[in-house]
Amino acid sequence: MKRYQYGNVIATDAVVEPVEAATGELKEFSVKKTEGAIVFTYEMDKETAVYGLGEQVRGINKRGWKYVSDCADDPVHSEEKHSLYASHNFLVVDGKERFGVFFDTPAKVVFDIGYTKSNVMEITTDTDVDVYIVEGSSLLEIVKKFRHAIGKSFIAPIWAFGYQQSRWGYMNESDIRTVVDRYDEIDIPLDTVYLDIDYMERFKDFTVDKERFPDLKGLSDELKKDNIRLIPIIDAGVKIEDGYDIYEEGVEKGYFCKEADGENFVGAVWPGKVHFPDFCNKEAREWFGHKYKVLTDMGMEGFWNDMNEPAIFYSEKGLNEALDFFQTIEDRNLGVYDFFKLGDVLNGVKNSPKDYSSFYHNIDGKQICHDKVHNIYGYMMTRAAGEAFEDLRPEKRTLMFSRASYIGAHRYGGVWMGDNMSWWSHILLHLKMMPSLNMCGFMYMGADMGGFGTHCTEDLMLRWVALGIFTPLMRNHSALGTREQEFYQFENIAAFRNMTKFRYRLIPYLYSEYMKAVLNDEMMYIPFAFAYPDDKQAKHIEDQLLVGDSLMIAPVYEQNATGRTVYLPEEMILVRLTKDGELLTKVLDKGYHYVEVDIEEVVFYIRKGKVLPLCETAKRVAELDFENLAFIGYTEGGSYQYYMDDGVSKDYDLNKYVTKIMV
Ligand code: MIG
Repeated sequence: MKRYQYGNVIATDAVVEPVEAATGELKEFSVKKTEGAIVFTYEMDKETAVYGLGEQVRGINKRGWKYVSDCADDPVHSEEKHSLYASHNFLVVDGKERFGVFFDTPAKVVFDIGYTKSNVMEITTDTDVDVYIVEGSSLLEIVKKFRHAIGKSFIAPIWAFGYQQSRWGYMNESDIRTVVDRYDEIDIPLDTVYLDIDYMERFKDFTVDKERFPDLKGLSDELKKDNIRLIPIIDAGVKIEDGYDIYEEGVEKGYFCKEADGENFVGAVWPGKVHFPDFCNKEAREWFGHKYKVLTDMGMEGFWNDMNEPAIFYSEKGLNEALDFFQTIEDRNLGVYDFFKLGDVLNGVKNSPKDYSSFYHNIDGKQICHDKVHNIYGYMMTRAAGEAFEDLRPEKRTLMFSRASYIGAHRYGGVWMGDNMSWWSHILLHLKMMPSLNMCGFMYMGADMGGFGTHCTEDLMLRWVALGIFTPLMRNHSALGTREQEFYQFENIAAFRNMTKFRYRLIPYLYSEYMKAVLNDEMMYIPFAFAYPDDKQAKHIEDQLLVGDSLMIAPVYEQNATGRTVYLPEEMILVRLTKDGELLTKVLDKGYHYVEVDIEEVVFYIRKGKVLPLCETAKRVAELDFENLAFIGYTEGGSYQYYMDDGVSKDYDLNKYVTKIMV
């Protein structure tokens, strides 16, 4: 890997392998420095594909759009968007040359990949940047080298591969108990239930509302006896409230972000007015991270970090400016343009760039404007937690995943894909993001299954579950006010039961492939273009993926479809999980096939010569028997490299825990 230095970038700590600055010229790009910007240009030929960017909109091949790394709290993930919650500035170029490139800066970066001019890729940063070039003979090798340089990915506990239920709207202990009881009643396995913001007292981090949850520790202990874990949310903003210890300590120690004049910056989020912890300040990070102890002491073993772009509903200043504007409207006889301006002014108050450029961090004693480090704020919040867990729970893995992230955060936690919608197109977006995230180091991840916003239908959920059973984070989550979408809210409970039970049978394989991929710095979700680079037809297929070494998935993601066309780059065995839980197999030749997939079924494929280990299903991950495996696929003379450790301690080791099983 080579590093080309443009100015003195603010360290992100994304790359952990020391790389001396290269002396020569960057040959992959032509570089133009203008007043206040550096522009990197690359000419693409017709065949060039560009992969990467982790959590972003559109395809696996990123060509043909403009993507902006500028962590954004935007719940409408539609095609015309440029930014989602994360900034993952790594690309893999596959054209006349093959190389990886990482633009390392905590500030905004614009990736125009054939948007303005179809054959030109132009990357623009307004600030200093380190550009890393990764060489390699194949796309997979490039990713592996990059992954090695950014350090080992976060490792989730094995129970985090169980089915997880969440909803913004579980208001109290009784709501949580209902979830557990209902899943038990309908005999669907479950491993965790999430606590969204309503468990807190007035949305204050590291507090518990005593009326809604009179004995959270008791509840957690009781559920844990049944191997159910509670996973509380933590928000970035700290409520301004006299007597609230975190607020008072933060003020006293100077751990909050400040305005230019030294006053603590005030924004408003769920708790009302808040200060934002300065996660870019090492001491503040250590301080905030150790606050998770309040909850780990109650037995919590996992967390999700939210609102850490950071999301700001409004700032005092921004709101006042908007209110001033409304004062200027003298009568109600608004012109059309004024009417639209009214909307713009109001909308502009939320997550405003003006606010992001009006507060400051203390980085090693230097005052740095937030907009210069915006993209690592969520990363540093996750790092705060991850580093503290080393101290608070040194022996055990702690589940952690975040909404906002930057490369580097992958060492401390996973990600979920934020506020998606109950849209069919979002099944496909979920599928496409997974390999892109893997390229950038994020291995434990998933989208809100069934969709977060808008109303979910039974058929959408069934098709989504048929994909979700193959993803590390299999979490059903939805927004307040939307149609309830726990599996017991639907009619066809038997189909959900069948699929979820099958998920538990897959856990030995999913976990083994996940661990091998993490420990070898490899991808677990592999696009066809990476696995079959010489197959011209395979290259363009983006609605099928390899999952680990043995499996290929091709989910149905269109409403009312009763099947789909599948392309097989090699002979494979089709496996059909019927609605009765049977597994039917059939060898299919290389080429195109139309495959019927009933709404109650799951169909997937085993690659030529490979096998799939399956265990018996169980109610909880802790009850699975990982020793007694059945194998399907190309079993004759087949073998499987099986990784299995205790799943919860930090004693992971390929040499110790991989066994080659002869089938
Ligand atoms: O402004 O905590 O993405 O998962 O349920 C919304 C409430 C705040 C956004 C998260 C979502 C969560 C919700 N949060």
